[in-house]
Amino acid sequence: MLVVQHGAVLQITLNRPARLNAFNPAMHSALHNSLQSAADSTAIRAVLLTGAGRAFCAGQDLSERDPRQNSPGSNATLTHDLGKTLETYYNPLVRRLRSLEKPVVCAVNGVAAGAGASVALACDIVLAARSARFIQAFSRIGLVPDTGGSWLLPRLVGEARAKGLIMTAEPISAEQAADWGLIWRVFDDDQLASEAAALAQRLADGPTRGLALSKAAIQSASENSLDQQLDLERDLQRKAGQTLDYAEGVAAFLDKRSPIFTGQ
Ligand code: T3D
Repeated sequence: MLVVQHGAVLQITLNRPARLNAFNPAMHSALHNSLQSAADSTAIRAVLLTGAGRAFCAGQDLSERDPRQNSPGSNATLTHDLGKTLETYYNPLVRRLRSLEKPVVCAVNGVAAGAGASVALACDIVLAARSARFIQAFSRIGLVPDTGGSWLLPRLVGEARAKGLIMTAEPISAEQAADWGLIWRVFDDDQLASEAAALAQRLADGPTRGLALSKAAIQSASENSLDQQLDLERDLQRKAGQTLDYAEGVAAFLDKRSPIFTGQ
């Protein structure tokens, strides 16, 4: 894992390129620790997640699930409790991304498969390189979508497309993903890194308390009735209205100048 702080942006790069950045326990731990330090630091106001090499992430490292390495007479793959690995690693990761009170930009630099696709979609704003592909690879190996994929996909693209993607495991291009509303924008491959860095910087320079409250509002919307959501907006707007960034935003508007937000 490569972790670099550029100003107020923490850039996290999944870095197991020979395995297409597939997850193993060490990468899970490093990612968990990096996101935790982003959560704890007031100096970090946005996170940028991307991958090294030609992939974003190919999901679980399947070499750690190799049934051919079982001792004679046993089948460790069949007895391995995948529910436990979800509970230990993948579910906390999704919860961490969704509850982080800072914007998380994901730059999908190449293929995103299985839990790798789910992790990308769990981020707040997803950009992709034109050559990237999204693959719900789970059914190719007899699994179900995880890491929040079965919850996010139908909400993002509707049940028909979600079932098609999940049951066929057909790859879709970045352009298709953007057309379907799965992701925000597509950039030419050689532009992705600079565009993603610029967006993360722009968000980090923004009213990040307000952005975090907006994130909370949007994430609650699909579960709430309109009445509940109106109540939530009232509560969140009350908090936003008490930030220094709100006072600065209004003052800057009235002064006809650009605001200087501090995330307070
Ligand atoms: O187990 C649990 O804890 C439950 C949780 C599950 C979550 C999941 O994510 S399940 C889904 C796991 N992921 C997959 O099934 C995807 C497997 N990979 C692929 O289908 C393909 O690699 C891709 C479609 C992503 C890319 O295809 P391609 O042709 O561009 O590349 P490649 O040649 O298949 O892969 C390049 C190398 O990366 C290759 O190694 P090699 O031959 O050069 O030494 C390949 O084995 C390795 N690699 C790719 N994905 C994985 C991987 N190694 C381990 N695990 C992988 N997931």
